[in-house]
Amino acid sequence: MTTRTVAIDATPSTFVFDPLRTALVIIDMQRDFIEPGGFGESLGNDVSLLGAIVPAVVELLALARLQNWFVIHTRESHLPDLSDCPPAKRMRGAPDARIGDVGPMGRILVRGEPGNAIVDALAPVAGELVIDKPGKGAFHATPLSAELAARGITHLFFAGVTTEVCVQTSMREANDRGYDCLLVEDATASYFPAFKLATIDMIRSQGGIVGWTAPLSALAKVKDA
Ligand code: TIU
Repeated sequence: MTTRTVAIDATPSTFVFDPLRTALVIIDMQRDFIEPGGFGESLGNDVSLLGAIVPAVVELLALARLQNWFVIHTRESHLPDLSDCPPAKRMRGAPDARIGDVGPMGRILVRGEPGNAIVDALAPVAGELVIDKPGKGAFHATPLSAELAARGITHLFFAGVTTEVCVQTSMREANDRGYDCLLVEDATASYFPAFKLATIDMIRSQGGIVGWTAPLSALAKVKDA
């Protein structure tokens, strides 16, 4: 495999990577979280905060395709019989509708239902990997580790929703597995803006204890290292 090392300005330091060993992981940009009537709203959240990042994620995805980074989309989803949904997850809290209940976009957080789909603007194309995950982390009970290893991937860019739940959990899982990870600051969102800011701060604290962060504008200026 040929090596071309490129760099971007990031915090807490420059992020250097080989595009052929790099993947973009877009976490859970699904109607269930982003549109009214899905899982996110059933938990009592204002989903408009998440829809606001769709244009930035579209731009990031276009950049990844142009740069030939491998692209992975995840979906938080459960089997129709909910056999992969722990009762502790389904029964937590007092939502308007629980996982598996029927809502305006079909059964909440169930694989194959209209609400479980990735939003049209970010639809996967041929050659991109879609990972269905029953947990918050993208590695738990999924083939993601094997898929990354098979391609020799060492560096991961993260985007998607929500910053402090599925994005942060996935990034921490990846960090523990030895990947160098960067969170794209304006291509991620939370229902709680303060949690997004806190997550960005904690990821890059202590010399990058979980990884790096950078704005999308820094990625757009990818340059040879
Ligand atoms: N994808 C993801 O983050 N799942 C969540 O349940 N997030 C919440 O913030 N609830």
